[in-house]
Amino acid sequence: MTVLSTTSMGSRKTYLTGSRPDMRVPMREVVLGTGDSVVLYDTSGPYTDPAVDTDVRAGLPPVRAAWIAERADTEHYDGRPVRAEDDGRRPGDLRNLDAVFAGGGRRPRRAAGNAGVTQLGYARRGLVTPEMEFIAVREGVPAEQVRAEVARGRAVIPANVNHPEAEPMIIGREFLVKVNANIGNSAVASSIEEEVDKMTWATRWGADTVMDLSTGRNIHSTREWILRNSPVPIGTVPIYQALEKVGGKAEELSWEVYRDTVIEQCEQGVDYMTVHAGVLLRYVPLTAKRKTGIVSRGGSIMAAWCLAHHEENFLYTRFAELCEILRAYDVTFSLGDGLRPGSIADANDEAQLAELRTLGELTTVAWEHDVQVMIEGPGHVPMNKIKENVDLQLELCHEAPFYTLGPLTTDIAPGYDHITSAIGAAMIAWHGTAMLCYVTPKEHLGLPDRDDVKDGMIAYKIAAHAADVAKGHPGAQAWDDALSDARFEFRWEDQFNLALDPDTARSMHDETLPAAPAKTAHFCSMCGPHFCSMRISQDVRRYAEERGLTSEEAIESGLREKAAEFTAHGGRIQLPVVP
Ligand code: IRN
Ligand code: FE2
Repeated sequence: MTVLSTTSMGSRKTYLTGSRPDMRVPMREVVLGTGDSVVLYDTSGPYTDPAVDTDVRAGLPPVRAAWIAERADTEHYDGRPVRAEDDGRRPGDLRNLDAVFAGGGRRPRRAAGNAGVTQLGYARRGLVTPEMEFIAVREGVPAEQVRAEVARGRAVIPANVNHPEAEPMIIGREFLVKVNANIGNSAVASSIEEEVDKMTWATRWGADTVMDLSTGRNIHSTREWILRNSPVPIGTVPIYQALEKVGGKAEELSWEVYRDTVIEQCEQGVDYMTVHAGVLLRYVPLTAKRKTGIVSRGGSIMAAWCLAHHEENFLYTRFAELCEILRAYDVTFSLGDGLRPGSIADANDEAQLAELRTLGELTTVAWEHDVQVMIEGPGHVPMNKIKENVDLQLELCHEAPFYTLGPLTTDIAPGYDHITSAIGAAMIAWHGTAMLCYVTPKEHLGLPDRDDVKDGMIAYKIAAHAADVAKGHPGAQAWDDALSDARFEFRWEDQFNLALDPDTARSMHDETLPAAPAKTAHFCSMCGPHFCSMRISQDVRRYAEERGLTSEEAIESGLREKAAEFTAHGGRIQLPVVP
């Protein structure tokens, strides 16, 4: 287990307080050389707090437990027994589920009777829950704004009553743009420890939610370890596990197998679930002429089922029942884009838009059940079609939050799709997408490792923050301004510590100027001491001050002096020494 050091970030953990003593909202405080400090949103959880002893076998402290219990609208019950097939093992394979989380003995909760226990239900009844207040403090906005946006369905708070370890967060376009990181083993690679480690690693770099997309063996156990140790909401795609339970044969799937899988995951504490309920039988032929057909895993599973049975998608026909289940645990729908384009040639085509209209219809059904909803979006979309895509989503899905995978703006750069897609992600978030699903450099090529997770996260935090600035989110630009001041004033340590990735900024500077004095020098090796524009600007200001001139006058008179100097040297200039 990686212990994350706060000192390597050049910052310290701090907590803001709310109206009650058990409300401690984590923040990252960067203390500057000037004595000022900059306080930043922090997703890294207790792992970056030296005062908290984290033990993966025991799990994180359940920060929401008291709030859930106090509402007295949920009850403990004996959940479904865990069976071999829940762990991706074939029925009859009766090996012990020895990897199941050791913190054990927990019984799941669900709504008592028919009580409404969703944040949407509370918001509609006018209640500001502790979760909403926590979010208000975290985002620096009024609690009433949080409640009102949730009540309108324009924002969601993914917070299963069985995941009290998670620190409340919100997904909605009036709030900071969020980033999801996908992790998960496949049948061919990686272990439980590696997946837990990837989760903490992703949150260390700013992941606001994590989706566990594990397939193959140990699905149930892997998820249990991740949930008990995750400070952020966890999402899943239950159809993947359901498919494992029927031996990987899509046509053998049934509503019953799917329903049991959803309940199992609700009991474990999954906060939001991707449900590909918009892939209707009649839409499947619309993909026949596409360049890249159906590229969504869940979408292709459901299309295969529909074709094999020549029946309507059971996720669609049983949607109301699914709402009843999710409602009892406050699990949020993430309505899947099973027909998203897999190439820019297929962007915004009829298959994609037909599915989007159906997702809009299902949004209304979920809201009738007080269940929170967000809508998944593409995929691969060229820049000129991005705005149209967001505008259509907002209109057809009644402003439910949009959650998009990229989109990739070009298909020509395998190996660099964190970049092709971060361009689209920045644009789509600026136009109104509330959460971005990251894409790593390994997209289309293989399972991401630790470095890929970090590269994907950094690319997406840049996209999200650039959108926050463009949208004029209150306070977003203060971070840029603090960094710019540090840069202009040659406070190198402050510049590193304020950086999105302090480690890389510092090590790049060290490559050419490792000595301690260079960390206060008024230049770097990019332009050298004589050609540093920032230093020259500062010289201009000083020159002006000494002579009582404005900057413009100073430049004028400075240029005249320089010209004289230049001719005096016989028209030669001295080039900087670049190491
Ligand atoms: C996000 C937006 N559109 C798709 N996603 C994510 O893609 C989704 O949340 C899940 O994490 C991942 C894989 O989805 P498919 O391929 O099963 O649709
Ligand atoms: Fe793709």
